Amino acid sequence: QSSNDGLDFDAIVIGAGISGLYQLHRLRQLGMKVKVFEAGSDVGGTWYWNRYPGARFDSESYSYCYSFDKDLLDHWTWTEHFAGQPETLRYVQHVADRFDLRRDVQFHSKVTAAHYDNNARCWNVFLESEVSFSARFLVTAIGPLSTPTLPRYEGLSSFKGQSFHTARWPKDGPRSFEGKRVAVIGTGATGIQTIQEVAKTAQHLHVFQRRPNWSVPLHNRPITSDEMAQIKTTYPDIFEKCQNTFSCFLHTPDLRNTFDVSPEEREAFYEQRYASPGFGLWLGSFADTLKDEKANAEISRFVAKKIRQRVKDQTVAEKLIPKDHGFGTRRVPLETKYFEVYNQPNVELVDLQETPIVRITEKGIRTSEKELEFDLIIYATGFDAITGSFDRIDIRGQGGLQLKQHWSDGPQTFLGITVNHFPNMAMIVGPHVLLGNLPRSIEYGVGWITDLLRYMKEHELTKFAPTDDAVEEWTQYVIDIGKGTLSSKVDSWMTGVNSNVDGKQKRYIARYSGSAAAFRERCDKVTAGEYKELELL
Ligand code: NA7
Repeated sequence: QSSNDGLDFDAIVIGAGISGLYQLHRLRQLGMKVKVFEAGSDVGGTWYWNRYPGARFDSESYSYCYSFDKDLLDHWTWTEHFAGQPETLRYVQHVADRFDLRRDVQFHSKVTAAHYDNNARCWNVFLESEVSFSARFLVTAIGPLSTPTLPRYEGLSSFKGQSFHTARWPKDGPRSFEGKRVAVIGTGATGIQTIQEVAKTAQHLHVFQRRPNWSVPLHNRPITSDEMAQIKTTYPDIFEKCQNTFSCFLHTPDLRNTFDVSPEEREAFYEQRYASPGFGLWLGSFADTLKDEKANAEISRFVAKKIRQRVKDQTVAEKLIPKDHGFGTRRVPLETKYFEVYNQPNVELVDLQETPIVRITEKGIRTSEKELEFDLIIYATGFDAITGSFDRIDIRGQGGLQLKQHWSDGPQTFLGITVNHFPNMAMIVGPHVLLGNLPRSIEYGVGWITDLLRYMKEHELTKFAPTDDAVEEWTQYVIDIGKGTLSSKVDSWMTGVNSNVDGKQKRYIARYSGSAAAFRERCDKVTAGEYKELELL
């Protein structure tokens, strides 16, 4: 069977994670011949790669899963309010089985290049094996956090023990650390989850911290069978709630501002949120928390107080309290007894601002102070986020224009889904879209792309590309609304900064930071207006 146009496929999707699988399912329903290329050996994306000990959801399991199929929702039982990685991977595998998705996924197939052919109006997609395939449409489902980055220390490969990046933890990698001297470098969301798990069994754990993060309790617990039955009957309400919150999580800011209430009331409110599960304190706090410096200082004061209460050694506590950014202006890691880990005799914090790492040695890590010996070094050093995975594929549009070049001063997109000069290419969770609760953004994005391709099919069209004007307007809009937020003034993966990657030292507006509702409204208008902002041929 070939595609309708003599091409290998109607559409090629890169990546078999949450995005790519759902896109495959939807395009199949249009009767399209689709192939998904996936670098890994199975489906799952983020949940396939991030097998490090302690990896789990920070958003409620039942708000994160796919919402598109009632039978799937009725069938699947979540065992924890915030599921661990093995359970989530099993869930994605279950979805792949249920909808027979694997038969259109080619595994072990890393895409290295994708070139647009102007005459044939198609994409030629090249794999690492140098085999290539043609398709009318290209959909990138490569994830915003999928290219792990290692520090650029001297001697990285000289270490004789085991070492892993958390996002490349082997399937048979260690799960227990008895008798092991372990180093964890990095204290982001991943580092914190790893540290609290490794600390349980390691003979000794050294945590190498460059900058601390504000972290608050996850409050995970098992879901009882009664609770799961209740969740199943209320799924429509859960998803409706997600639709209506700012970034599609179950949590939504209070309508009041920080200083509208008395100090006592404020403290009680913070306490209540601190004691509630998930992103309650971060995303469910006073309305001005992430916009107003004074309001932000107030909540930061509260969380700092909690850290001081939980960590016995006050010198260590001070090191764990961020001084360079306010609460919530970077992604807030959620923790389970993380701060108490530093009260254990087998755990030591190494502050890299005081004693930076000089090099990795055969035996371990040398700081400016001394050499420490390890059996295992864990790099929880994050990702070249958002544009990083695009940069690593040689994507060329019209006239051979390279996407990386086109975006050298920051991404330029229309709706974060399409790019001028890159016809017939659509991105799921590319730059300039709302990230938020990702499966919610993904389902919307996939739906939008599917509607566009259906429209093209119905009208016998073979080319779409956003106009320069549409791209300029959307890009400027995203930049303008991003400028006002406190988080846009802080170095983090959310502002595109990664000290381990050349050319990623300067902050840029990488994400859409408005509300999910406003985003959908804008996108829906384009659909209703029959894609006036796109050139359609
Ligand atoms: P993050 O949040 O980017 O965290 C990476 C951590 O690694 C952070 O603490 C960094 O310190 C640290 N880091 C990075 N490079 C180095 C070097 N060279 N030396 C020392 N320390 C370093 O990544 P995560 O994987 O934790 O989380 C990413 C997202 O995935 C998360 O937000 C969730 O949405 C899921 P820094 O703070 O930059 O000083």
